[in-house]
Amino acid sequence: LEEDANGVDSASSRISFQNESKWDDHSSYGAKKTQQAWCRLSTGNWALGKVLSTSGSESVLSTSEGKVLKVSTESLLPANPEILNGVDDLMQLSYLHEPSVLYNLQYRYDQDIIYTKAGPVLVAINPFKKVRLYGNDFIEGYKRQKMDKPHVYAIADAAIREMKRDEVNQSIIISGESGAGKTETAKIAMQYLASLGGGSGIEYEILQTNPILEAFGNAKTARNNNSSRFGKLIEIHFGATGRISGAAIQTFLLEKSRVVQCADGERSYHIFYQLCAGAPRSLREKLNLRKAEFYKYLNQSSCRSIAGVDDSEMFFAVMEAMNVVHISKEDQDTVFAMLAAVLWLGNISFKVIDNENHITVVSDEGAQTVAKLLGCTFDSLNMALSTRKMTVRNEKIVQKLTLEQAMDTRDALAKSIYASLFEWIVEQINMSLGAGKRRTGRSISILDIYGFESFTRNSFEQFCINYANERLQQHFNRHLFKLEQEEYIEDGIDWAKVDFEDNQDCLNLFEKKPLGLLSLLDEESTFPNATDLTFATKLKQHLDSNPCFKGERGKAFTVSHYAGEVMYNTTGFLEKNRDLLHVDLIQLLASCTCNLPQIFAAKMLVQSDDYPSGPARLSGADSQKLSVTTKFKGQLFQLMQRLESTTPHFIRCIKPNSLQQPGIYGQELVLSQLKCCGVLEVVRISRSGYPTRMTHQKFARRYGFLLLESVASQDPLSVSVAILQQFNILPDMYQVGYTKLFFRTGQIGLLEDTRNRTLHGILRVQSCFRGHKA
Ligand code: AOV
Ligand code: MG
Repeated sequence: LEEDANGVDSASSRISFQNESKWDDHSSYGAKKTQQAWCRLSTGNWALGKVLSTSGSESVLSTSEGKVLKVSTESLLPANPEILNGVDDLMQLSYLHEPSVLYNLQYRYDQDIIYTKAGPVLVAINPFKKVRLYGNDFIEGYKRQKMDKPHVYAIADAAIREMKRDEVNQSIIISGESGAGKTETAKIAMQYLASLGGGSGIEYEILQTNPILEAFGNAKTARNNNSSRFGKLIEIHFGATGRISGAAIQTFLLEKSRVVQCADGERSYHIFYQLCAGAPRSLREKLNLRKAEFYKYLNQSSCRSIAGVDDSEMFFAVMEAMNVVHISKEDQDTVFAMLAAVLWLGNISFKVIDNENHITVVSDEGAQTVAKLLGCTFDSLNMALSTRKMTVRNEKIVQKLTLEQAMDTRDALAKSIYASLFEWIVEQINMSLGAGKRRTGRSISILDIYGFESFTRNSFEQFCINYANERLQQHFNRHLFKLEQEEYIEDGIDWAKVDFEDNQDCLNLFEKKPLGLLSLLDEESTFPNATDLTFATKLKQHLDSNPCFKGERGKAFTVSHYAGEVMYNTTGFLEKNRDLLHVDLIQLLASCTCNLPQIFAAKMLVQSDDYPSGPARLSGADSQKLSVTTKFKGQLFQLMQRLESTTPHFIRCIKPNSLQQPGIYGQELVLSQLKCCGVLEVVRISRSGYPTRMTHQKFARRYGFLLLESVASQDPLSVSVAILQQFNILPDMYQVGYTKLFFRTGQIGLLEDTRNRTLHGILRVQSCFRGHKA
């Protein structure tokens, strides 16, 4: 008889959560006296207790903290036996419901075991402190397969093995809320892959891309001191010998608005503070650098430092990393000049010159320094920021800008220089990593994209981020569902009964043409007189019948995402979606003597020529290019196509508290993430199938002794069938496969219960017997 946790392993029913009928899985269990059960406290947390008495609909429970509670019997959920405390895989739990899953994860978390499997998915709970789980000893342990506990290393190792075995590209897809640990997890996975080596230091180069991209693409937000404000896919290439041959990085939609504005308590991109704090004296002089608080773009938030982070030290790390990826000293200096130009742009001031609020740029230190850093004259800078050339009825005219228009233009220039700089750096890194080379081998990609975001106020950025997460979620669903199906088919099971629901409705709401959120946004973005309010009104007109959409008052609408409802405010949507840079500014950049602005301008012109026609084109008067969302959608489609051709490995990161503190485990917060990030979805999908499976042998061995009558044939299948019959398990509750038995959720519970009672009976008899002997 197997009594170890492993023995129970195959008797697992997968997680079943209680959004529907709470007892449907455990109806055979009931709330019995002296049994351990979970009950929900008024705080929303779950407490474990012993059932003292049950009378009809009411039960009395004594909790582990010594309280006695009267609760409704219906609200009680059965607790797992202690032997199952802290199992490696949630699938091993006999009773699967909210409290048992939460408790299991917490039990492990309290011991710094932050990784747990949920079937095929790795769950990682952010420890917010150094945990002793990493480094060479661990890497070696997993490589030699001496270690087998759930770990990012184990996932990376599986990816390598499957890549070699199946000759299929692999992907490691990391998701979770802001601050949940995606970027750290991605780095840990990269560390493992890099340990395979490549020669000529390529693995070191790959690791050194992280400090650079984090400096330029991460910032302190309210949720995370090191929040990624861009999405990233890094594809690591392997040669025929299984060693790393190169890598390629693709980035997605950097949050540009942060360069010119950020909320109080947040910061702009790290690199600005690092430059101000860490630039050596010669560079400071060349760039006319001041302290961070001197710059308007940085001092609008009162936060300029991060606890425990030395910006000047980080600056040296970034410079060192740039050396490693072969960005020349000269180029580095130009990069820093561009950063300084952006900072000084924010300090440019305007003087009103007439009573129509038209302005001119003040020729002070700010404007002079910008002109010097970019390599243009003050006059051309002034022209570009204070006027706009337009063609009206085939006639070229020059329009003077008002103060507001000029400030917007200045900010637009700052944002586009920064975004172009970011793109340029990624290109340089890719050249160094050999991204462009033709490949014959295989690859492992790691995806670290911004997680689902829901704030009190949600804008265009959240709209894009959450749309991306909807797409990823569909990939996740589809894939895990497919896995299920494959196992059924392999074992000859009729899987057509499996009912699968996905988030297609919500994706349709976004993508349908011509009446979807993205199409309507693009359409409205092309109307010169459209406003954020007319956009909101249009959405309500066309989409109000869609079940995933709800019109709200004024400039707002709500979307029912797979992870919950989010209310968006349309303020700024049109402008951010158009993201137009006036030709005057592109021409200014093109005329600069400094090489980077020239490169940026050339690229912008190519981009606007790239799409000479087509419905997605925005017909602005002066610049023509794809809208931000159309481009983003295209990128996501490509990404999905790429991921489809790989074998995915999913890691779901969980944030245990919002304080970024170690040792605090918020049940409700964890639970909402388990639901949002789809761990519950996997479960829901499995519930509709036959989630519990056990080989004929194991089933016969485990329950055979319960048979009241002996079976003619002793082969495992016959014994199994006899057990099923004796316990009257209904035919549509199970299927017999070639090698395994498949059960609907909860069916095994009854057998387990009988087995346990019988075993206890045997033990009692035995101890009685021993007592007599004595
Ligand atoms: P994110 O990538 O998921 O957020 P991060 O990976 O930046 O979150 O993690 C946030 C912080 O949590 C890190 O800066 C670390 O301090 C800590 N942390 C995460 N994982 C670990 C770990 N395994 N060990 C120790 N500390 C960890 V966002 O980028 O905001 O969605 O857009
Ligand atoms: Mg991140």
